[in-house]
Amino acid sequence: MTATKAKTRPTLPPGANLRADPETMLRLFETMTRIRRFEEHAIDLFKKGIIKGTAHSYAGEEAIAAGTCFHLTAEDYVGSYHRGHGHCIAKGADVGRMMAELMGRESGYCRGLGGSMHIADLDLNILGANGIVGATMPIGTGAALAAKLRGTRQVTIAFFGDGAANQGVFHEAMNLAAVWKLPMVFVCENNHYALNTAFHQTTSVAQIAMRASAYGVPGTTIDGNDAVEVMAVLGEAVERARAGEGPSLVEAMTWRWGPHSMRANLREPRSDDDMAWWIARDPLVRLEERMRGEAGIGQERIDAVKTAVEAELEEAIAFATRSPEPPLRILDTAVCSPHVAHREPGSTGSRELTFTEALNEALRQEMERDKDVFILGEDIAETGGIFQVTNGLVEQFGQERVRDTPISEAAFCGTGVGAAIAGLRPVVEVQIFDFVTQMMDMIVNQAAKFRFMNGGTARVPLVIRGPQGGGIRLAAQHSQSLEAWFAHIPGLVVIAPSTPYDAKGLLTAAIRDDNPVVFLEHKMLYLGQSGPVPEEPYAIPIGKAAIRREGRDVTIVATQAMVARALSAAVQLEREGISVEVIDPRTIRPLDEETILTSVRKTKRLAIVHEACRTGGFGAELSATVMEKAFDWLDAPVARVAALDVPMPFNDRLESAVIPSQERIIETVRALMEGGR
Ligand SMILES: Cc1ncc(C[n+]2csc(CCOP(=O)(O)OP(=O)(O)O)c2C)c(N)n1
Ligand SMILES: [Mg+2]
Repeated sequence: MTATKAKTRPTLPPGANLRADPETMLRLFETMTRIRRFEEHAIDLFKKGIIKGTAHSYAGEEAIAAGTCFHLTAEDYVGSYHRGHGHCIAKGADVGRMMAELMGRESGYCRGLGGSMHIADLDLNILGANGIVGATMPIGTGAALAAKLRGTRQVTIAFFGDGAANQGVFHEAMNLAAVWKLPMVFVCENNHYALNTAFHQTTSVAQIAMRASAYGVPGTTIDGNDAVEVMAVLGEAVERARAGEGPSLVEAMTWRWGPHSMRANLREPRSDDDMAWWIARDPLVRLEERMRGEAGIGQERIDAVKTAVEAELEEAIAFATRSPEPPLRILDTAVCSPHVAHREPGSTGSRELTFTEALNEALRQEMERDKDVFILGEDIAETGGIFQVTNGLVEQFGQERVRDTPISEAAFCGTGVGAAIAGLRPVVEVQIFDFVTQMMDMIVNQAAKFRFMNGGTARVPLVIRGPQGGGIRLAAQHSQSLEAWFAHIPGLVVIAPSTPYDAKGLLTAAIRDDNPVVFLEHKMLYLGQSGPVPEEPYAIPIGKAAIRREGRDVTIVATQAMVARALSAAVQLEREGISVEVIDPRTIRPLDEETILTSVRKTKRLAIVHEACRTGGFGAELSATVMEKAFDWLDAPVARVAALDVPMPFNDRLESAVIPSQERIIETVRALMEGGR
C-alpha cells in the first residue's frame, strides 16, 4: 500500500498589511538571515557528521523569533523549546558558542553537556531550550512571577509549538498566568505539525488562539511568516505585559522547511504542493521584497547584511571547530551546586516545639531573613496548609509571598522551578506527597537537570516539601513513601527528618541550598511528640547522619517515623542482651555513607528499616552499598524491614500489618543475631 501524503489546508490569516520603518525592517532581516544561515550551516555540518545527536531546524519560522525578540531587552526572559536556535539568536546569543554547543565542545553554551535541545544563554535570561514538549510554559510563569515579585518591568515570552498546546501544562500555565496577571506572552508557533501528526488531527479547535478566551486572556492568530506583522502584534502584547495588564496568547501560523529533526529520517507526511505553497511564502523573501519595494532600501544594503552575517557564521564555525572537547572532570562538578558547610548549634536548649511548629519556624525565620524566599501551594495561605505547616505566615508576609495556587501541580511546581532559575528561593508545598506524580516532569526533567544541562554553573534553589507516609488511614493514594524515586535522580537532594530539631535545621538548610531539594515530612511526625528546638535560626549540614543510639551488636539504619520505632525496639532488645546502634541518615541523598559504614564495621550486622515498600526501596540501595564497601566485616546478610509490597490499605488492622512494626524490627534483629536469614 502506498501512503498518500496529507494535504494540509494552508492557514494563513489575510495579513494585516502593517508597515515598519526601513531601519526596523533591516534589523529584522539581519536577525532572520542569521537564523536561516545558522540552520543551513548546521544541516550541512550534521550531514558531515560534525554535529551529532539531533537538532531541530527553525528554517522557515524565522520571522516569529525575530519579530518577538525585537521588543525585548537583555533582562527580559525567553523560554524556548526543542526548535530553539532561532529564539536564542533573536535574543542576542553568540552564534559561535551556539555552534560549539551543537558540536559538543567545551566552549559551547552548555559546555557540551546540553547540545541543541538545551541551548541557553543564562546571562541573556534565556531560560533554555527544552527537550520536553510544553515545559517552557510553567517555567515561563515562574520567571514572570519572579519579575512581578521583584517589581521589575521584565517580560517573559514562552515560545512553544502547536503540539505543545495540547499538553496539560499549556492549560495550567495559561490559567495560572491569567489569575496572577503575570507579565507574559505565550507565543505559539503553529507549523501545522507535531512531529509527523497534522494539527487538525489532534486539536479540537480551528485555531489555538481560540483557547485564550477560556482563560480570559486576549488571543490572536497572525501570519507568522510576515515579520512586520509579528513585530507589530507582539509589540502590543509585550507592552500589555510590561504595563501589568497580564498575559496574552499569540498564535503565529508558519511552516518548518525541513523534516521534524535532523536525524528523524521518517516518512514525510506533508505533500509537495503544500511544501511549495509555503516555500513561496518564505518569510525572508517576503521581507526582502518589501524592503526593496515600499521601504526603498537599496540592494547593496541588503547584500551587505548577508555578507556580514555570512562572515560572522564562518567565524562561528571556525571558533567551534577549534574548541576543545569538554574534559571528563566536568562531570564531577556539573550535577550539584556545592552545599554550604553549616555549623549546628552547640546545644538544643530546653524550649520544645512540635515537628509542625519547627517547620513553621524555619519558614518564618528564612522568610524574615531573605526576601527572595516565598512559598506556594494549595490552601497554604489563610488555611495554613492542611497540616498547618504554613499557619500564620500569610498574616506576616502577605499573599504575594504566601501564595495559594490553583490545583495545578505541574504548573505551580514549574513556577517554582522558573522562579528559582530566575534567582528567587521558592518553597513549593505538595499538599500530600502522592500528588507529586503530577509534578514529576518539573522535578525530574527540569529542576534536577537544569544546572547540568546548562554546563554545570546554574543554580536552582528550590524546595519541594510536603507530607508522605501512612498511619492515618488515608489509603493507597495518600500514604506512599516515595523517597527512592527521588534518590535515584542525580541533581536532587532528598531530605527526610525525624525530629523537630532536625525538621527546623534541615528545612533551613534546604532553603539556603542552591540545589532542588525534595523535603519529605512524615505525617505521623506532625502528630508526634514535641522536642527541643533552639529559638535562633540554624541550619544542619546536608549529608550528615545522626547516631541516635550507640550500640555494639547490630546497626539499624532507620528513616522518618521508623527512627522512633527502631529506638523503642532497641530498648527492648537491650533487655535481651542485644546492643543496638540506631542511625538516622536524615539526608537520603547525599547519603552519609561513612557514618553508616563505620557503624557496620563495628557491629558487623545491619538492618535497614523504612516505611516505603521493600522492592526497589532505599534499603536495597543502602544494602548494596554496604555489600560493596563493608562485605568483609559482615557476620550476617544485610536485612531489610520495609512495608509489604502492596498499596496502602484503608482498614487500620491491615494498614498496621503493612507498615513495619516494632515487633518485626525486633524479630529481624534477633534473626540477625542468630546468624542471619
Ligand atoms: C513530553 C514530550 N512528548 C513527546 C516528545 C517527542 N516530541 C518531540 S518534539 C515533538 C513534536 C512537537 O510538536 P510541536 O509542539 O508542534 O513543535 P514542532 O516540533 O512542530 O516545532 C514530539 C512529539 C517530547 N520531546 N516531549
Ligand atoms: Mg508543530
